[in-house]
Amino acid sequence: MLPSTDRLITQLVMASAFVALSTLAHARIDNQLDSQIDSQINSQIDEQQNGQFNGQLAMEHIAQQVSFGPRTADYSGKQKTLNYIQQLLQPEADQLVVQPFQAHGLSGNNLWASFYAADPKQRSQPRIMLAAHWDTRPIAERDKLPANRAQPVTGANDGASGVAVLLEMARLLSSQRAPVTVDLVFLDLEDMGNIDGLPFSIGATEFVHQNRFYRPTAGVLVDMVCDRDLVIPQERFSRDGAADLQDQIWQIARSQGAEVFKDRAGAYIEDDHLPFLRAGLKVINLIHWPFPQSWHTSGDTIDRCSADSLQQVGRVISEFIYLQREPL
Ligand code: 1BN
Ligand code: ZN
Repeated sequence: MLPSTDRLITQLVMASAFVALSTLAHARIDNQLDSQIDSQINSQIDEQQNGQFNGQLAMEHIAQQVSFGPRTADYSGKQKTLNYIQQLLQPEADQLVVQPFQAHGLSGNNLWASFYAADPKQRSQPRIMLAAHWDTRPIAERDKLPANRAQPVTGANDGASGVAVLLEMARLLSSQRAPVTVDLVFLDLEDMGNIDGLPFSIGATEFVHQNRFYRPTAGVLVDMVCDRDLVIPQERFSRDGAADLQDQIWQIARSQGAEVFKDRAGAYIEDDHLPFLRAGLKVINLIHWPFPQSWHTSGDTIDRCSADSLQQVGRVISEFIYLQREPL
């Protein structure tokens, strides 16, 4: 038998060892709970992020297009890019149509992918068109080095960035149906203007002619939207033809703090939205203005692009699509 003081000490030691052990056990359980909660929160964040336009994923679409080479008639990059867009969208879209055309002695292909509204009764109206040109300019006529001027541009910004926004939007549209039908339209031969007397927007003009009965409620053209110093003022043809739509987009941009959108008038820019506006359709252009230094030069490369710029543009457009509360 231990003397009573010793017994008391032993009891105390055992009691504190028990407390220490059970605290440890609790700490382990707490840690387990913490990491379970952490991983739940993380997967919730992932889910929320998955449902959100991701600028980094859009950057990867730019990298892919650029890796195919110039998207002009004389290069294999053109067919590769057409295949790339088709292969990505074929399994996801409710309808995918390639529309070949001949114009001004050139051959081109417009691509049209539809993602139907959640409610089948709303399948044909209202509907929103998102458009971008997928070709690139065959000459870098503004390059400071004369030797580069006859070479095609890489078109990371002028060509690939708009396509990238549409392709990342396709990911959202296929993971969650929108309240309205969304048409993604990839336009060819935008950038042949002033080469051998050719106009700009050859593919867009053909698209409007070939699809006279296609009357989207609203359209947004994205062109040159990846620059790290992106600035998008309110393009003026868009203002003249579709002020309400432009206001809605800028309102969303303001509410999101998307600072690439500027609350001021830009220039009149003859881009692929013009054939649509001339046909009486409400289509606005989101375009970098003044054009960046890299425009139509050998410097239009992916290192000048930013995931954040793409994400700001993409999130404004996706809110416009998904939060259609009032009739357009
Ligand atoms: C946009 C990108 N554009 C060409 N590359 C359209 C344009 C047309 C821009 C004329 C300036 C003048
Ligand atoms: Zn161009």
